[in-house]
Amino acid sequence: MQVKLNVVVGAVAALLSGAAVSQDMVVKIGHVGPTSGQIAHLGKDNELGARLAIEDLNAKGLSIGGKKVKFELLAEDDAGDPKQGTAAAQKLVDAKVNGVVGHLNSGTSIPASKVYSDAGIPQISPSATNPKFTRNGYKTTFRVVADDVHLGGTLGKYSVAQLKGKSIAVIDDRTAYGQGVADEFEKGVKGAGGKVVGREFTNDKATDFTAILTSLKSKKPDVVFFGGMDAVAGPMLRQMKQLGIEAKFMGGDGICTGELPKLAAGTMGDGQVVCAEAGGVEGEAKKSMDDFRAKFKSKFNVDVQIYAPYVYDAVNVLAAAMVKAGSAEPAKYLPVLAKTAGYKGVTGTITFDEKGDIKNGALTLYTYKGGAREQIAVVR
Ligand code: ABU
Repeated sequence: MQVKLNVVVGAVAALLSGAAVSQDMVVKIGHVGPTSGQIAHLGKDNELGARLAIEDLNAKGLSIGGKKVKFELLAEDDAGDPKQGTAAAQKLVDAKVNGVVGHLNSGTSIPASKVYSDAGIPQISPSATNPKFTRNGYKTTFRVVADDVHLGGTLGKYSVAQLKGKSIAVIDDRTAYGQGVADEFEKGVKGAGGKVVGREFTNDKATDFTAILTSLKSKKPDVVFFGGMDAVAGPMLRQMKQLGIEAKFMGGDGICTGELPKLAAGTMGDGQVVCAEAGGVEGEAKKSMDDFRAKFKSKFNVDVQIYAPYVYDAVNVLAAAMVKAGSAEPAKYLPVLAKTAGYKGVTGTITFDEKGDIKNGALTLYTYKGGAREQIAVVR
């Protein structure tokens, strides 16, 4: 008899808890990045940042407009390809996501921004740095990192003022990001009185750079800048070594990853590479970033590559705007999101300007020593 009673009590409890769960409001957050292809390691880094944010939000047990909320992640792979990027964006729109974090690449984020804008769904990129991303007049488009005008321009000046580059060569991968950041770098070099002795290009899938490096070698560059991603920069560094090019090697955030030393297969000299992440924290604020990195490592057993913390903040910025607006409906929380000011994230303070760009964004300059990334300075 007692056994039967326990079964009945258990069944009633299960029903009641089921009823409670079904009353939770589900908020769907889309994430898109290249989780396949040459830079899958970076896409996965971003996606794990989103997963951690969703887990932490659910652990907090937030309410929006008086309703308990369960956040769900809808993760898509765009392989870094513009067409797959817009297809992934449409899939998320059709799934009625409440907001999107992504895409990783400028070449995918820019065309996808129109899809989200047409659907009225807020999109925050944690890593796309081409300035055009936030310059199409879309009210739904936001970014939590500095752009390539800042990034390329600063690196260009640095190559002349700090590295004392006298003959500087520039290569880009012809993507929206690579070509854009290389153009800004070149402007920065010229603005600082430096000389660009050669400009070459490749593509984002190339593996053989012998022809362009041989051509540049004849111009005796002391600095080579590459606008592109680490998957291409690694083999390029290997081939520079094989050809006896001893120049410093610079690049933007696309090469400034934890994976670069492995991709260069031990051919990077200590201090040879200088690159920049399009964000950064210093002083007391650094602790939150360090804590995030440690938590990420202990949870996923991998190190942060570069932009996972920015993804984490972007998801939280969406959630904070929903809580403040008392609604997860895009049309209701979008105006609140646009007014985000002084949000304290693990990557620093986030305030959006009128275009949806981060105000007063930082850059972190890095080099590599003994196969590990080492911070040079945080600059604004
Ligand atoms: N910002 C570097 C990688 C992503 C991109 O802008 O294409």
